Amino acid sequence: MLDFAEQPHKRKNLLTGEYILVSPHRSKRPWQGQVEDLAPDNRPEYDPKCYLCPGNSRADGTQNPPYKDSFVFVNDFSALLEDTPTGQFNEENLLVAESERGICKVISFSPRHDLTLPEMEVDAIKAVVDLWQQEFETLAANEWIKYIQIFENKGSIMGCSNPHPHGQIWAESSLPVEIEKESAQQKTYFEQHGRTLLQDYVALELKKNERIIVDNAHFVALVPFWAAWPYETMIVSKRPVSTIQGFTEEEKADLARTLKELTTRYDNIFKTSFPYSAGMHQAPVNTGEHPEWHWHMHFYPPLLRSATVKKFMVGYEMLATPQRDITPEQAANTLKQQSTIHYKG
Ligand code: H2U
Ligand code: ZN
Repeated sequence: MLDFAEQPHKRKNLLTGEYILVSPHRSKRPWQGQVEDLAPDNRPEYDPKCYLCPGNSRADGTQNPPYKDSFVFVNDFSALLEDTPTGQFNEENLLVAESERGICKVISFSPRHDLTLPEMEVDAIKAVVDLWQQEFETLAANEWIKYIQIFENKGSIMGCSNPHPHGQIWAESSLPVEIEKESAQQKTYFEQHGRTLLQDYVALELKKNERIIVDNAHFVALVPFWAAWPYETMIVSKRPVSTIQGFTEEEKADLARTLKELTTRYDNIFKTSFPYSAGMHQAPVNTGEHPEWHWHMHFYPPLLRSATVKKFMVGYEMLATPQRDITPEQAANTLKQQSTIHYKG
């Protein structure tokens, strides 16, 4: 009989329909806890050269207000533009292209240059969640916008350009690739079962309790059965809500608590500010009802063995399929063992 803790196998990602490869025999024991002597992070509370700090100037010459919680502005180097003309290009069905319109925004999470999400108070994180919800509503009021991607790149290893805590929002006129995949998978499931895919998946994960990291009144954080990155996790709402717009005050407060606990556990693994790309996946907007869509948030952190040794998604992963050594269950155990008090105190 196949032993999933010991022998190579494939696991199916229910949200994309794609498979990942798990090779547990390559690292039977998770190699955890190495703490390196990195240069201490001595960021000041205010950096006069930071384009996100209150009162400072940005690339386009505008000055940030003296904001107190979080602050949002249109990205001065937006990847998508609102006034791009509509157009299509097709040559013999071999060269195919079409225009894409969008609005890109940057959100500073805090006026404090020296903090990160896990180091912020729950109330301050709640203010970020409130702003995400407001921005979602404002952007969705544009009928031509079909999808709103809210995300955060954290750490220079993830291409983040500034340590000041911040995230981004890209709203656009068509559905991005990952959303197309997850839409199709969730729709098929909903049509067959009359319940959302993640509703049933989370119920089963709660029953098994092998990969659950955080479990509170309104959210769970877990290592998905099909996680590809070493410490990949997902936050899922317990109620099948299709977008952030549907969250109540209580749910938003619980989301803030969940974010704080999960990111604190991350930082504690290697006693470092844990880098990641994280973001919400939610229903498309201005495209009718989407009862099949279940709001969730993915965390894709690259670290594997220490504050500097990352997992490389190269070779086989680029050419064939994502592969991992430590199992999702081992990663979940490591995360569960961490304190919920930040190592910096
Ligand atoms: P990242 O650190 O995740 O790259 O996000 C920072 C964004 O901030 C980046 O997309 C924008 C960059 O275009 N930016 C401004 O909008 N104004 C500035 O003055 C500098 C950077
Ligand atoms: Zn700053």
